[in-house]
Amino acid sequence: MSRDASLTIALSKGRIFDETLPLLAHAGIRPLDDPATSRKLILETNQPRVRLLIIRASDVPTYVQYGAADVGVSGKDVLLEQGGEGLYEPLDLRIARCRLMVAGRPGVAPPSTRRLRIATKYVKSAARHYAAKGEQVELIKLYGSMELAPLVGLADRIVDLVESGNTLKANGLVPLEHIADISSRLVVNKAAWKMKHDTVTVLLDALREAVEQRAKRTPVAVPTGGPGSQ
Ligand code: PRT
Ligand code: MG
Repeated sequence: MSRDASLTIALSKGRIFDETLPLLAHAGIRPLDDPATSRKLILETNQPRVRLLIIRASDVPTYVQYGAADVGVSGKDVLLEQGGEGLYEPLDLRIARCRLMVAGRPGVAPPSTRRLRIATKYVKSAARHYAAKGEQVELIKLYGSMELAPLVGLADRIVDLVESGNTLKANGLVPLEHIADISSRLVVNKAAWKMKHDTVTVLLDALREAVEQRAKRTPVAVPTGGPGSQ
């Protein structure tokens, strides 16, 4: 794969790593360690000039923007939140798919004496969504377990990712509004795009081919969890 330069690829553990692995294999790249069992943060691969960085999902765009990684795989949710400046987003890998949604308790009317309170990790995306609707809301930043907030009176609604809808259901919540379809994107540092163009293009073409081949094999998976799906 590597033709003219070394390549550093930033990935997060878990679903993105697991779903990117077969795509990288199509490009002839196989890590020598498994991040699920190894504590290494830099994984060498079968290709001496290609290495993987294992970092937090929300840190991937930062590593790529600053050129600490040449390319990375990042959820669109993270890119929407961070603005995706300083990087290109040339390919939708169509993995780790879900939806960004507003959810809440069923049948609970919005408060009449104060602004609607929205708890979320996705403050910017939520702000854009309500601004577009012309609704003034109070946003409460959380870092996880958003589903708890409406159950204990911290917020009226949450903005969170929904895949199967099981987490909402288990907590007595329902999806109310769709904000965006989410999948993971290949992101490329702007300087690497120029300086390592051949290497990046070879990887990009192989990944694109892998994504297209998989789409032909598997029928379009429509993420569930939208309004009316429960
Ligand atoms: O966990 P950490 O704080 O390190 O980072 P992270 O949570 O951002 O990473 P990770 O690995 O959990 O998610 C990485 C990326 O996967 C996200 O940025 C999304 O782009 C994508 N993705 C796809 C998801 C989901 N589907 C998903 N269902 N990320 C999170 N979830 C969570 C969701 O937040 C909710 O708590 O799963 C729960 C809902 O799932 P269902 O199936 O019950 O609806
Ligand atoms: Mg997580």
